Amino acid sequence: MRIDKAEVIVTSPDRNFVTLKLTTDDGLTGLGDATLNGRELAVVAYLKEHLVPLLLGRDAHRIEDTWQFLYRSAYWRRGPVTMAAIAAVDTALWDLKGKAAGMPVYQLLGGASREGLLAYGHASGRTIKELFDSIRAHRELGYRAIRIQAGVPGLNAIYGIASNDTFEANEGVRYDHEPAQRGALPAEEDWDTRAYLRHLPGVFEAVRSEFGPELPLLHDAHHRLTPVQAARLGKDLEPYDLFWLEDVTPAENQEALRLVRRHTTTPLAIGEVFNTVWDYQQIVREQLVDYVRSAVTHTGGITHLKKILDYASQYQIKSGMHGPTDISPVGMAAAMHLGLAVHNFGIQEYMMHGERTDRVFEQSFTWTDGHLHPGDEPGLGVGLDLDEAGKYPYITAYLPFNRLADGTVHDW
Ligand code: GCO
Ligand code: MG
Repeated sequence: MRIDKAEVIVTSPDRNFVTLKLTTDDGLTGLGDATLNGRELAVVAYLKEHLVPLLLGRDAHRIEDTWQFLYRSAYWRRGPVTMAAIAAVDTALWDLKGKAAGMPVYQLLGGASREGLLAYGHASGRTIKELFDSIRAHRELGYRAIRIQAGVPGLNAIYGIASNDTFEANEGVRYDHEPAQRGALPAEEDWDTRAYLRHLPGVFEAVRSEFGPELPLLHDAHHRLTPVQAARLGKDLEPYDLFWLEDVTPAENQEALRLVRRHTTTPLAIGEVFNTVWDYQQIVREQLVDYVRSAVTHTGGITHLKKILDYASQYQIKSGMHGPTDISPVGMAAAMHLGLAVHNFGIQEYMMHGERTDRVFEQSFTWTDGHLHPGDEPGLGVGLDLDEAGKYPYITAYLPFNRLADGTVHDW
């Protein structure tokens, strides 16, 4: 099974997606997700200019060898662009191997460890009323675990709040709370940590008294706090029994979490912007978090994320794979196969894609009673309709950034 053709497809049905498609000499095709939100074309160039020429003629069965070859032969290691490109190759090779074997990828990873994957969605509102409506709407969609993001009085725009008034967003996009504003420049948002820290515990108090103690609730602080601010937030949220508090501090400084951990028993999750096991070394060894957030798409693929999860499992740390809409259906399918197979699965983030995206990517996963299952098609179970994809060319889109009241740029 030799790689005959490697194509990079960029399509923007509801947002930009980058997909690698490998075709073998025996006519099988494999897909890999290489979407890096806001920096998509850097990965396209990395793939087209530097990896595609290396792939042609290679034995598609040699997944580990290909991973090591692409990682080590570059000399320049790690980094989101490199690791997203390697992830796409790795994922496409797993897809091919599954098709060649006539088995879903999770079978090749050791088989199912559970019946389905508990998934959480994103409820949000500028006001408590909007937030409650959003929580109810998510429960109607079947979610059994819900992330809560709330507006903060005095702040105009804030991470995680739907830009649309209604749950059914515009133009057939079911919902997209990610403000991936499309434009020539990144949108500017405002931020005030003290106002946020004062406001958030009251939001959780209101949600718990309305929806009761059972519903698993999550929250994302999106890298905005110092360790001592994060410690205080964790403590203040303890009465509301969070499933996790995510990305409290900027992820680069692993040590920062020591201080947070010393002060709170609120479970912590981190790592959606990490891209290798080395970003987790200290955090895992010192048990500074409870969940690792890496996605297959941004962490070198199924092969490398499996190694991270196996390392984490020695410390009772579980998976919480990143699954916003900027992970394509191919990346989501890879996450589902891996999550179904590993023992230390925790929860899967799942923001539903829009209808246009669902037409471009034919998918075989199921969503039953708040649980995902990748299905039993050979490989990943995802197809790409090139005619549909061709209708939606790339659109420039940046993630927003923050400024404080005095104009200082702050973590977004
Ligand atoms: C999450 C993440 C996303 C990121 C997005 C950036 O927890 O889902 O924080 O919302 O902001 O993936 O592209
Ligand atoms: Mg996050």
